[in-house]
Amino acid sequence: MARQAPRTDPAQDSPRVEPPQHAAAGIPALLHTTQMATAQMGTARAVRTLLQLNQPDGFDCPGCAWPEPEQTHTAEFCENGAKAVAEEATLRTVGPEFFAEHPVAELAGRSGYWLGQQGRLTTPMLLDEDATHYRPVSWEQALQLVADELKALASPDQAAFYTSGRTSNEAAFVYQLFARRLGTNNLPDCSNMCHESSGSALTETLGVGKGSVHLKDLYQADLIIVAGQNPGTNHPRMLSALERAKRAGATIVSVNPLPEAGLERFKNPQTPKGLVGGGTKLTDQFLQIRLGGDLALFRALNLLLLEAEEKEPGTVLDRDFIEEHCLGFEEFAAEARERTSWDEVVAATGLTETEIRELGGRVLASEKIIVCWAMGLTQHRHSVPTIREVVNFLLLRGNVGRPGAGVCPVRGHSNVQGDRTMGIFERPSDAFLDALGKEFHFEPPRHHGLDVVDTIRGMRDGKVKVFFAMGGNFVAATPDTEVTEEAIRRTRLTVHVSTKLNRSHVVTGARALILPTLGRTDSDRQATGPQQVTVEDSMGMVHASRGRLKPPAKDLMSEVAIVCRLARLTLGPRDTVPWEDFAASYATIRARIARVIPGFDDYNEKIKAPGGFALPHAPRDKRQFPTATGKANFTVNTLTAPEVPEGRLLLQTLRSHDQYNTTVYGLDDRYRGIHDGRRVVLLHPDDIAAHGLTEGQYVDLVGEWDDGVERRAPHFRVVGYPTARGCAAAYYPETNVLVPLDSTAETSNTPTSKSVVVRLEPDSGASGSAEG
Ligand SMILES: Nc1nc2c(c(=O)[nH]1)N[C@H]1C(S)=C(S)[C@@H](COP(=O)(O)OP(=O)(O)OC[C@H]3O[C@@H](n4cnc5c(=O)[nH]c(N)nc54)[C@H](O)[C@@H]3O)O[C@H]1N2
Ligand SMILES: Nc1nc2c(c(=O)[nH]1)N[C@H]1C(S)=C(S)[C@@H](COP(=O)(O)OP(=O)(O)OC[C@H]3O[C@@H](n4cnc5c(=O)[nH]c(N)nc54)[C@H](O)[C@@H]3O)O[C@H]1N2
Ligand SMILES: [Mo]
Repeated sequence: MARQAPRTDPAQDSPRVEPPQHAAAGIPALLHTTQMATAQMGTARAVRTLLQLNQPDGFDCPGCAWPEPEQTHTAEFCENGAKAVAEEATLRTVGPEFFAEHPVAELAGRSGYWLGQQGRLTTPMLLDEDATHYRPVSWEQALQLVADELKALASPDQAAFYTSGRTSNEAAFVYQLFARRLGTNNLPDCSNMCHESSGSALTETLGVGKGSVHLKDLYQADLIIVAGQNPGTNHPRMLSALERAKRAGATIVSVNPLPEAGLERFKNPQTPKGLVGGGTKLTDQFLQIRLGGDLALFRALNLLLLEAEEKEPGTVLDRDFIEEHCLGFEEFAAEARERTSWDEVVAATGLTETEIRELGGRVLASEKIIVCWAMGLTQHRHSVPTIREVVNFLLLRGNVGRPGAGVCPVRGHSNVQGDRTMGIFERPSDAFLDALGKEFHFEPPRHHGLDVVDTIRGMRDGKVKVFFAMGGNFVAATPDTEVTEEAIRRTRLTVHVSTKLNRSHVVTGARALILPTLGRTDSDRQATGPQQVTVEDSMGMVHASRGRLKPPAKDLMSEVAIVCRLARLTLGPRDTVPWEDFAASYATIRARIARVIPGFDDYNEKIKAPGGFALPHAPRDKRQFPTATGKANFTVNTLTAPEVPEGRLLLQTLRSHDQYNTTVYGLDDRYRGIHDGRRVVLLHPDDIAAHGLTEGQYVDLVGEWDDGVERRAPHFRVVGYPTARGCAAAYYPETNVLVPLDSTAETSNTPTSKSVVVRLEPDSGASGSAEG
């Protein structure tokens, strides 16, 4: 059996390649920002908008979840934040005329880049069964149609309600409440593909599935390890924090198969030195690890710590902390001592023992340690054990729950963490459901719902018939593109609440609706006046966000309003939830959140403070660990790493500098030296030679996995790149066709997007339709 990815626009197929860069930001970043912003918005709107970004009275940057520093510069924005804003605040629009002109079949042949560039959605659009074009419908008709479909289901579990992480706390809360009033916990979200492995590992070991540090901890740390993360592109404001940490004396170690420019050197565009000088060198030690080698690395570090303690008892481990707060130390220590072979570690990591011992020395010299990570750690089969081993590493020296130390999973979407706090989760705790049920006088469903992968399986098997998405681009973001698209096509109805056009609008169920909505930058006026929303950043700070721009169309509804109207139509006039009040005033939603979710007391008051408020975090605040055992748990993790058969490579699917997940802003990946195209595969020059290839040649990436299905992504230009040996890299979503639906992380069920076994074959020359 063979599956093949659709091709991109031929115009995007001829990338230009230059040597990679060694520093991030600086003047080119400012120039790039200005160009993109003015192209989308015009000069006046661009300046006005960017000045409100991340200001106390402005809107929260829709870019990433990195927190705002307490003292905001006049222009606390970064290149990629500005691009995210420009993408949303664009003056271009797609209205009914556009859909009349372009049949869905034609749009399905366009690249994701092209679709996104068309502009903001303005009107509810319906694709009737067997119709060739979307046609405009009224809000009333659109929402009634969804309500009728939902009411006609044999069981509420035949519907799934997806969330992408830009949705505000208020919208997320009413959305999950609606799903649960209906009777289902089918609330898959982008987190299932993102930091689910972090959540699983941290909940089990520390009792809270979130990071345990604040920004000020970074400034106090002695050692910051950044593993599996590319902040220069994906969290650019983190570079200012690392620069400040560095100035305060921190050592920074980066663990990555790629030498990412942003971690090497940072030219802070906010300082004169950053603009004209050489910038700040950030990384003190770069460990060029093989994909999936991190469990072995942290295991080896743990062994080194245990050995050092044996040599000089009482000087290395934090015995008091371990005794008072932890469980499972002996079992963990036995596993580490008895089952860590250096040969295995070296093979798994691709590092030398000397390099690892050098890092071990830095660890011993550091009182306060923080480990930051992102997708490089979370999207492997053994991601949960890897992150548990990171926790073991930190627990050994008491690096949790004191200043300057802790775990720092760096979240992606700007409110993905808040959405989870609000109950967007297919496996909610009983405590949460109890509180929700009590507040709104109903019995919430207790059986677990479907996550992303299981939702796809459910649609494929005909069990899920209505797919509703609050934002995101489900078909492009999820694995096994062909399987997913086929699964979506089997549903009765797909509904997307969206700001911009994307592939999920053109690969649809029997009927499809596009419901255009307000974005973060738009002013949101409801019956009681202008509304603000709230979001939670990666460090558990909650703050308000208020858009000021004139929305792109007159009758756009907010996400909150859409959910509340739909809920009323579906659940009837006598429902126990005051949906109209919620839609009229978001403060009334916050008042209820305050009564249901711990940490939100006086919610409406607390968000008046500039910068907002911090949610409680027991391990950080009190060294209390609300795990199943009531203690911080050491864990025993079997040392393992991805197996790559002879003649094959391990492929990671990652982001370019000019994209936001499936939204492609442009065709350059400036820091890596790739221009005017995205179909590249980065390979170590020795691997190029070993595979009998030449640089510049075009190849197909052919995925190999246990199920024997051959998955093919055609036509990628071979680029020689300083990646780790045996480890290839190519951009997502073009490569999602290669990620098998059933290849997921243990426990978290996250697709293994960072370890795909591939072989390379000469370009098949196949052509097809588009994604890219
Ligand atoms: N501009 C921009 N900002 C974004 C996004 C975006 O697309 N564009 N996406 C947002 C979202 S949702 C998220 S989740 C984050 C993602 O932020 P990142 O996790 O930084 O995103 P990726 O591009 O997937 O990069 C993964 C990094 O991990 C490295 N890596 C891969 N595999 C391994 C491994 O096995 N071990 C180690 N040690 N390193 C590895 C890669 O070389 C790369 O540097 O960014 C958020 N911010
Ligand atoms: N192979 C591979 N696959 C991956 C990953 C990977 O590294 N490799 N990363 C995974 C990760 S970490 C994530 S988080 C997912 C991302 O998955 P998603 O969150 O589903 O994808 P996005 O591309 O962020 O969604 C973009 C769309 O959201 C809509 N949108 C933007 N802003 C708003 C808003 O304010 N409201 C509403 N209603 N809609 C809005 C727009 O229509 C836009 O087209 O992808 C995952 N997939
Ligand atoms: Mo993400």
